Amino acid sequence: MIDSTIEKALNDQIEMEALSSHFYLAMASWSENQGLNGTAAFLYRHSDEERLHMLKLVRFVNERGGRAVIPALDAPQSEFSDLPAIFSTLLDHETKVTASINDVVDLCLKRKDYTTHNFMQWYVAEQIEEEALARNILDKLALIGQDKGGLYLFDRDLEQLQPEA
Ligand code: OFO
Repeated sequence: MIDSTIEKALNDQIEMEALSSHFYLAMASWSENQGLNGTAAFLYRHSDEERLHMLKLVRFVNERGGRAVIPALDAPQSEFSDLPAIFSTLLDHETKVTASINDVVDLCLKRKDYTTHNFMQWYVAEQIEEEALARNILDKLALIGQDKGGLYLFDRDLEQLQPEA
């Protein structure tokens, strides 16, 4: 049976992952409306991946004898000034997700829950990839600046880019 403080921390993490999915869905929809179809495709995939991150936690909590709670979510930001604004919002959010995962890991050690600690290592590794990817995209956007041809190629490349699963 799962410790109730760990159960609570995992339910908070379920909400974080649900929020990520929700945020990236709104960003994808904005991009699609701007005609940035490659960026939209990337962000739709990213949103789907975040839903899977949430689901993995839901299943784990229930399998351990806890009770996963599906959270209510506020409407995400739906207006953005440009692509750098989107990806810096995304990076800020991922930094918060990383901090929250680290808190869960820390709690697992304090409560001697090595099973959940082991399970959370997948999320720890995932966050390294997610933050690196967002930084890499922001670097590319900074290089492109106002160059419309560069933006066209960036959008086309993002169509193929896979967010980490
Ligand atoms: Fe779930 O990795 Fe981003 O938030």
